[in-house]
Amino acid sequence: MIINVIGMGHVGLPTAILLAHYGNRVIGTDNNDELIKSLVSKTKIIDDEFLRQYYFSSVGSSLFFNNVPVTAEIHIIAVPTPFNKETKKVDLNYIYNVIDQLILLNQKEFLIVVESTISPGTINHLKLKYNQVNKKISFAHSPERVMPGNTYYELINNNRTIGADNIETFNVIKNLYKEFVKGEITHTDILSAELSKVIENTFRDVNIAFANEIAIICNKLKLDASKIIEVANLHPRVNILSPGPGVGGHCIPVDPWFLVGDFPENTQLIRAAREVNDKMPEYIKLRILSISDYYNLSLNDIGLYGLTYKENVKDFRESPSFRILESFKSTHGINLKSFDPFNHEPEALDSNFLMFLKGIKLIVILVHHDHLRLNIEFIKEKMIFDTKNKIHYSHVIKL
Ligand code: SAJ
Repeated sequence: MIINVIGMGHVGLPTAILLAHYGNRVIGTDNNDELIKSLVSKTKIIDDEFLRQYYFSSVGSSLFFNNVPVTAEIHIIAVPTPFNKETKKVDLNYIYNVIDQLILLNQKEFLIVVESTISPGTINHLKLKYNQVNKKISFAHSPERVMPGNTYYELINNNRTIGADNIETFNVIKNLYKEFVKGEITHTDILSAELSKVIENTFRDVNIAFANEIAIICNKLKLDASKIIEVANLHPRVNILSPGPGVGGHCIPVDPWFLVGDFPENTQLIRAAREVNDKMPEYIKLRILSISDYYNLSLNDIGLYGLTYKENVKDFRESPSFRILESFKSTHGINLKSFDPFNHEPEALDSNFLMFLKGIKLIVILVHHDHLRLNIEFIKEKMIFDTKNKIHYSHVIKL
């Protein structure tokens, strides 16, 4: 049986590698020609050591790549599902584009497993949209829970939900995933699978917004938010997340909008949480301005550390750091100095970091990469504004 995994991104490529490693004939496809060339020529950098090993041992034997989808019994779709900024509804154009190609490709019946996060009711919409043209497509939804930066471990060990209309379809998909998934594989109806995935990320966004509001209150009371949250979390049924400069990535700041777009009258809290998190970059900017005023610093004396959306992941999508940089540029006409270890070749990293530090008096910590922990000695003499409250030097200015 041929499996076509469509979308060689953070989820699709690891899924294709694992399915191929465990004995399936897999064709990974993506419309990014450069990416496909790098995958075919084995020049694509794969950070995770297990996935890298499995990739090199499978490519050309059970794992192949192509820049367009191919005929197959099963198509796993892992393409982006952004939200429409105006309507806040999920933008399905990438998915439509793929399915349109699959209908032309496949003469026989085929199964589409959507891994991309989609708003509840999407698969039903796709059934209605496509099954009018032919009866050969069946759909299922198998949302992923891969924490970027820990992909292999989480793909293997996380529990998995598969939304399928009947037990036969569920078993076909379960037999595929159980080759590498050690976690529990749960069968639900498709609508439940769609909604449960969206609310997992929405829960996280609301919880982060709560932590961020606590941090703003703590700042007014001159209290350390991380200490207050740590004490509150001593309660056996309290688990408050950590405040920060905002919420980035391609999931947490996106998925909650699906619910706001579909249920505008019933999502006041979810919308408010999104707005709280989206305002954090501006709050950080105002804090930086008040610190620079108080200590009579020029904006040229200030450097931002951390441009990725989270620690130890080379992923800059929706990063709050860029919102802060853009805001300073638009209001003060300045490109603040900034540094992220993922923007530097290893051989130049240390010298570039020291050069960055040399030019500043105040370092604003936005992301706590391991690189920072390993080089903390170099910043202790600087003024420090730690937006994640993780550095406990006495002179550190906290969120
Ligand atoms: N953040 C905070 N405070 C926290 C946790 C995170 O400010 O306590 C910020 C991070 O700095 C980052 C953003 O939120 O900017 C998102 O980071 P994340 O680690 O919460 O989320 P992702 O996007 O890396 O991964 C999430 C995960 N979902 C959940 O944890 C519920 C992952 O399991 C999902 O598979 C992934 O979204 C996805 O692809 O949906």
